[in-house]
Amino acid sequence: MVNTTIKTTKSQEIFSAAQNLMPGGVNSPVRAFKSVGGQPIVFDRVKGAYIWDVDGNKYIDYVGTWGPAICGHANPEVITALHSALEKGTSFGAPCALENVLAEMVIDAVPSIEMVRFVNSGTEACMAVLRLMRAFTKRDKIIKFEGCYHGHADMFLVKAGSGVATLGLPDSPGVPKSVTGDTLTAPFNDLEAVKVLFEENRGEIAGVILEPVVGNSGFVPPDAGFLEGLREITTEHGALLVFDEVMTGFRISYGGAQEKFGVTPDLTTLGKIIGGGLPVGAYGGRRDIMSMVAPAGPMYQAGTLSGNPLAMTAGIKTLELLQKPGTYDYLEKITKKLADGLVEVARETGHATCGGNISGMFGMFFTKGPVHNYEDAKASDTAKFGRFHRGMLEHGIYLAPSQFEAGFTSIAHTQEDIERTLQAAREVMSGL
Ligand code: KE4
Repeated sequence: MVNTTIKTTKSQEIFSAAQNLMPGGVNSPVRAFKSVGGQPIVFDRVKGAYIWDVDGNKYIDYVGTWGPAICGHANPEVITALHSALEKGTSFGAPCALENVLAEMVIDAVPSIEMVRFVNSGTEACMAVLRLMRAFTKRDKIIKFEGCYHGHADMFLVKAGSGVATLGLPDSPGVPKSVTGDTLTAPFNDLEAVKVLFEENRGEIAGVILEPVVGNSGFVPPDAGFLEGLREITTEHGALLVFDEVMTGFRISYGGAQEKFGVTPDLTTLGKIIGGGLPVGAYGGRRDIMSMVAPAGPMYQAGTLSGNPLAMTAGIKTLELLQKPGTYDYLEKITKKLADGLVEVARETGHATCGGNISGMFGMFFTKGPVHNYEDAKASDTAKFGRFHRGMLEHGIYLAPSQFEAGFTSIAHTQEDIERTLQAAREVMSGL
């Protein structure tokens, strides 16, 4: 089914052609709208809080290229900085001072990070941090949580969230059991299940990796005491605690979830915002652990474009903008109004709904809730979410095209944008 009320002729033409060129017509599965129906719109340009598609339709954007656009798309200060960086070249494949600048900003901001390595995506960061966990502890097993997504590396494709959940894939063909055999899973927010895994695998677990606030099962915050409990359990068993803050880093506070909740992991992964829209990922943490990474130590990891001056420039300027006083208070204010408003409008129009936000990250489910984990999220009315998504698109509001994703605002979103979004939601939900 294609979007009916808005003209999407060009989008349809381009997307149809794309399907003969690239699997599913996309370069990342969640973009294909598989779980919400309808055809994706093809973007032409973005600016601030807005998107324009190739047919000229304008939308208020709550995906923000999956988190990086926290300062608004094509932020003029970021663009200007990139223009001057471009004059000096795009990639050196050698040390450059800009890497020091961004490294110092990340180290200053993120409590757990004493030393950092830049890579080119969140997937790379998570792959590397897993190898480092195993190298440091000399143990092979890891614990991840159902519905959490840590990129598409083999060892994480076990009950993963995001696009894997969106497409309802049991896991993925091509991933040998020999690789996932050491990946143990537990329900998010279930400390007892984690304790049992540690008891059953005494001395064999390298560590626990999680999204401290889950964005890849939809928006699922940690229950009180959950993060603190994981810190205790891992320390007790000589295992490492790893926060995958690819999504939450610099999003829910300048120091991420670990600053917000006051729980310091041993290692952290980052991505998205630290690249300001260009490809950057990072992993970092305790100096004694990071010193194992080649060439300082024996654990190998490398990358041609890692730390390239163009991506470093976009990241540096983005973090500078986020340091402005009041940034996160503003994100909290407008996003709380949005998230609470969506739940209120849904309930007023007769739909069981729950949801919420932490700073500029939000989500909602069509279920009474509360949603504590992936099972709860899967039990929500995902078909209704699909109809809601399409209706909002036709009203000029671009939400993440999956129930198993979070939403994102930016400092470019205005009160008027939020009010317009809530008005659209009221109209759509009245007809759901
Ligand atoms: P990338 O390899 O996509 O840069 O990062 C992987 C990753 C790792 N960890 C977390 C917590 C993540 O959210 C992600 C990627 N997020 C998804 C959206 N939920 C990226 C969007 C996509 O897959 O197209």
